[in-house]
Amino acid sequence: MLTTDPAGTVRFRERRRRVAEEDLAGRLRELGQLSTDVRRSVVRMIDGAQLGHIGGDLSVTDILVTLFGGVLAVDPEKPRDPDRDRFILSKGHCAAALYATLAHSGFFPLSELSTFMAPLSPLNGHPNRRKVPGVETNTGPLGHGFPVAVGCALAAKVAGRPYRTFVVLGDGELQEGSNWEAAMTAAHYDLASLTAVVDRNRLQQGARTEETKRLEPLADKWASFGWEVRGVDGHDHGELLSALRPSTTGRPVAVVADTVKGKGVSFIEDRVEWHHKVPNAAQVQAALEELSR
Ligand SMILES: Cc1ncc(C[n+]2csc(CCOP(=O)(O)OP(=O)(O)O)c2C)c(N)n1
Repeated sequence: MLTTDPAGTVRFRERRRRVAEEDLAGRLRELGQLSTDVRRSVVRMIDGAQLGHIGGDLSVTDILVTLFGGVLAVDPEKPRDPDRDRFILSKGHCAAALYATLAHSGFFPLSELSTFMAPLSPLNGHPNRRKVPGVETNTGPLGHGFPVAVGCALAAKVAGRPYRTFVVLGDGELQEGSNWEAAMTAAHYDLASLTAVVDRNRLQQGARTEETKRLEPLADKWASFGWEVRGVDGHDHGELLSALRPSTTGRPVAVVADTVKGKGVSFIEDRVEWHHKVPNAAQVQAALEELSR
């Protein structure tokens, strides 16, 4: 099991204080810088491992950064605090983005990121709760993280605990039927403390979602399942901060976040072949240059 990085924890707390206290421009500057740092780490990790899911990682980065940089009530020094907010990355194949966000938030040392997917590294291709602090449950098989998140939110309600639960889903992932059982269950139990964010990049493995199995009208589907629905630009930290506020209706909240797969690297953006293609050395260089602007 990896352990907390004390210096990283201090940086995390200072950043959280600045995000809470500064004006909107200051907030956006903080979160924007963190997103750039996470994206650069992701590119380096995938280059080191020669494996990974770069398109989905870059797509989900701003959502993860907004959660850990400005929303989740978590403390890297106490990753098992019973009243911590729960976060589950249901699209677990994007582990690299989650690990980078956790490391930049002090849950473990940044130096560990260079071991991504190496033999015996705790940073496996899919997140493991027994190896990585900040990981609530193992994910990777699509459609499994959301039902666990519903369980966490139901447990909070039954036990009268104050924590909130957040889950991030891929849009292709929504083609797994277990998600819709979870959505029905959350609405049935009025789990207002639960927020599901859909990374709506319109691509899945090998094709566009609408060619594979149509999801639209997606917001209407969530609403018809009894959820409060909020649509946002999933790369706009300000919009994400607003959309991640607690439910105002007593119903669970679905945030449909419009995103671009591969966001931030022009030759990867919105291209189906970059689901898990690995950039060559020149492409890594070009990606890091784009991400330093
Ligand atoms: C049950 C299951 N089937 C297949 C896979 C293989 N797989 C990994 S990622 C992926 C596509 C996921 O698409 P999406 O949820 O849209 O993620 P994103 O495009 O954001 O990476 C598939 C089919 C899996 N992980 N789990």
